[in-house]
Amino acid sequence: MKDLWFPSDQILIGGAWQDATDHLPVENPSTGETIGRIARGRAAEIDAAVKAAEAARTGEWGRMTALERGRILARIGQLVLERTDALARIEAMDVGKPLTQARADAVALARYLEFYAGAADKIMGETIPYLDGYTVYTLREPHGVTGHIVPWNYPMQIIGRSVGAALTMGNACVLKPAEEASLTALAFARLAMDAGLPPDALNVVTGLGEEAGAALSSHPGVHHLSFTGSVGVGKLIQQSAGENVVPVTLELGGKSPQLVFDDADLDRALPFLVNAGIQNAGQTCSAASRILVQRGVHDEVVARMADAYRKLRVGPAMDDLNVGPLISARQKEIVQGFLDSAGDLTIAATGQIVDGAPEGGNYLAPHLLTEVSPDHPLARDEIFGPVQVVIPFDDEAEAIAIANGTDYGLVASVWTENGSRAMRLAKAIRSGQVFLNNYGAGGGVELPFGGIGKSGHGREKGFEALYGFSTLKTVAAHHG
Ligand code: TXE
Repeated sequence: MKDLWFPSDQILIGGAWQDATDHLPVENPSTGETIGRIARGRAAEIDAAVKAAEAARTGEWGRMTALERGRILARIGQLVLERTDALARIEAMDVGKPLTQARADAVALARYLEFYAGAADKIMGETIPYLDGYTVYTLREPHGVTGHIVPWNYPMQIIGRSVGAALTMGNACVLKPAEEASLTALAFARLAMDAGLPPDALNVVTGLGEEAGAALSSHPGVHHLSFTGSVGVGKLIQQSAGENVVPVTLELGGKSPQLVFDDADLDRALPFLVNAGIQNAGQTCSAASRILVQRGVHDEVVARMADAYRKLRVGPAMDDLNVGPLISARQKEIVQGFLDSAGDLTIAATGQIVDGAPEGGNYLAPHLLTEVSPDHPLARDEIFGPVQVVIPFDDEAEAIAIANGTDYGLVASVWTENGSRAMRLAKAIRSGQVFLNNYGAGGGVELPFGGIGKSGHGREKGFEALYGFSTLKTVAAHHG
């Protein structure tokens, strides 16, 4: 296994690893044990990081060509790819993600870097036909300093899609990972330095949301903010962005539905229906937490999903079972609170916590609930745990009304063999992504991603993200 040393209790500013005066514990969600510590950066460290990033704009990083930036991103991607096992182990211990899922995140991080490396020198402006005697053209330029506030559920993937895209366009980044999951962010930064990224182009300050996060989002030296997390904090970030009049990309989760019609290919649909709900213990912004099923196949879908649920095994991340622990005791409490509100709803099946799972781990058995009213909080609110609700419907119109009946709109899928119906629903469903006869399409880094409504705004992933991480300048030359 290739070396992956990094100073886990320091912060990275201007290419220098620095000590902090204070620290936060790193807890292993599979055992509840404290396994290390991270630096507790605050406003002073954020300010230093923003100043370092600002210097990058006029330094070596700012002068690099798009081709050179692309080559560096490709090198970082290669270093990540060579260390996917090590990164997966770190992530498994830090966030409780089963090893196979953690490895997929590391591979996805490398893939983002590969994709953006290739895109770096293919972003072009336009020439615009204009008045006689003028030549008009547009330039895509970096915003300058970009702030990235990242959550704990998919740290590597979210760093890949936001920091990867921002660097591609020549921005200099300040990254504030989640206090529950900072280790792979620090490991990534070390690999970026090894790959030759100019030191001040990426700065990482670990710490608490209300300290380091709030200092970053309100810093007047930041020219663009990218945030993935809760709706409540998203609103605060938007307010800070408003105060400083800077653009912001918000990805705030959802209540994503899968719609299963009577004519669906159930053999194909079944694994997607279950996996998209329990992957990462349901702590996924695009989790398929609502399964809408037409009455003709309702009982069969419930029976087959229940069978799959009974086979789900929950245990330590290192054992690489279907489901790991939740990130924290607090998150487990939130999800348990939702389950307690289920009252006399039918629990069709649960998964099993394996014997010997450590007492201190944040384990919670996946729950499949049926015959849930679309108005119930379990069918409307983001639970962020391994809980799926099945909601029956009679016809297309009712399915659309239920699908569109929450405040969110991130992802949806439609299962039907009727092509016309699939196309109608793709238009009718209010959501940032709609998948027809699949869910997630393998998570492709090429596919623009983001929500509407309370799911947020702005798009990450794909080429589209590069427009968000840049600003357009129009040049009009008069030459007679
Ligand atoms: O999120 P927070 P939490 C949802 C999910 C979950 C709930 C709470 O429903 O149950 O949010 O999770 C930083 N200023 N999602 O409390 O607090 C924080 O340090 C600036 C959905 O963990 O939003 C971390 O880096 N930053 C989601 C990041 O914000 C602040 C992923 C996210 O933390 C801050 C995670 C502040 N005042 C949770 N307060 C998704 N969309 O995938 C916190 N932060």
